Amino acid sequence: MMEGMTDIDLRATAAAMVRPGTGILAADESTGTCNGRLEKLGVDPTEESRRAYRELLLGADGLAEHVSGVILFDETIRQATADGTSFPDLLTAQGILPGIKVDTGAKPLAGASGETVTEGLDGLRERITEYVGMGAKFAKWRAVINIGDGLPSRGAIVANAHALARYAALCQEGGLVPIVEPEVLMEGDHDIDRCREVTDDALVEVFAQLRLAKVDLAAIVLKPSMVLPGKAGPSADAATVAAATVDCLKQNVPAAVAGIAFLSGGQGPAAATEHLATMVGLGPLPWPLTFSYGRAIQDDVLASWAADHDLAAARAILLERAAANGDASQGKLPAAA
Ligand code: 5MM
Repeated sequence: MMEGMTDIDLRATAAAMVRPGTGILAADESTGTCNGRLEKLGVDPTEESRRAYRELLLGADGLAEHVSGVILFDETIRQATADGTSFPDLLTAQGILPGIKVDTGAKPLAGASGETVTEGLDGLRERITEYVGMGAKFAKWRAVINIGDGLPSRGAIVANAHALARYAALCQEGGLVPIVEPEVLMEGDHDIDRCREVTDDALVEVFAQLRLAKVDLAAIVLKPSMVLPGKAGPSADAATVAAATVDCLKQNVPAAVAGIAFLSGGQGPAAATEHLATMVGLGPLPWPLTFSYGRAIQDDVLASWAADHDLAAARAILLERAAANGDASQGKLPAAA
């Protein structure tokens, strides 16, 4: 535990990350991903365009109403507004918690064809100290589980859960709340039942490893994927997705966990919002449910900005998406949905 930082502080931060009516904006695209999205929309993929786009997001007046925290990438946490305010300071001044992605990406897992293990443990203790000094309050690490022929292997599930737990323990030692993100990908033609089985297996192993690593569950936020059919699989309606996801979480996630903030995983914005509201409607549940969406919040914002660089119009979409998901986290669907 970092000097001066207590378990109580970390638990309070975790609770603040999932405070009612708010969720987390995932804006931690690594340079390659961010460039790909900019280029696709005809924007030059330069450091300055990545900075300007992030300023659009982080400087939107009123963002704090429905966004408790923003996950940043290493480049972004070191950047500043055009008039020189560092991005962590900009967020903190608005009452939004700055967070940082600390994994270095999913890399091929040796001996396991088609599977990955997320890397970034080497030097992590020192990087955490640096990020805390820059104002970060929480961190994120994403493990990726692929469904396919004979996949995932038990080895991939264990390797990824083990890394997540070592990351989480290091974060808590260094004074950051870890977001623990085991993502079961939507790629494939599997049905919702297969996704449920794999999500069960992944969560069982994640919580076993967190326990071995002595991680304080009241000072983590879990960021799972929803239980969904594969993109090329048989479709499932919102009620089915919500029931399967909530049942899976009830079976596998201890009540001590501070909160659950879902990733969107390639669902469209409307589906991600509807699924969240429908799940919350199945409560009361042992933990708050909310969002930690990237694409489901940002896609329309980026498309709007790329089209005409109209900052006000793009920010209006961002605030509308944040409000809709903030409402969904309280069980309310937008009128139009
Ligand atoms: C924002 O995207 C994150 C991954 O970025 P890289 O692949 O560039 O490292 C990703 O981890 C994201 O935080 C989560 O998957 C949630 O985003 P989505 O778009 O799935 O809601």
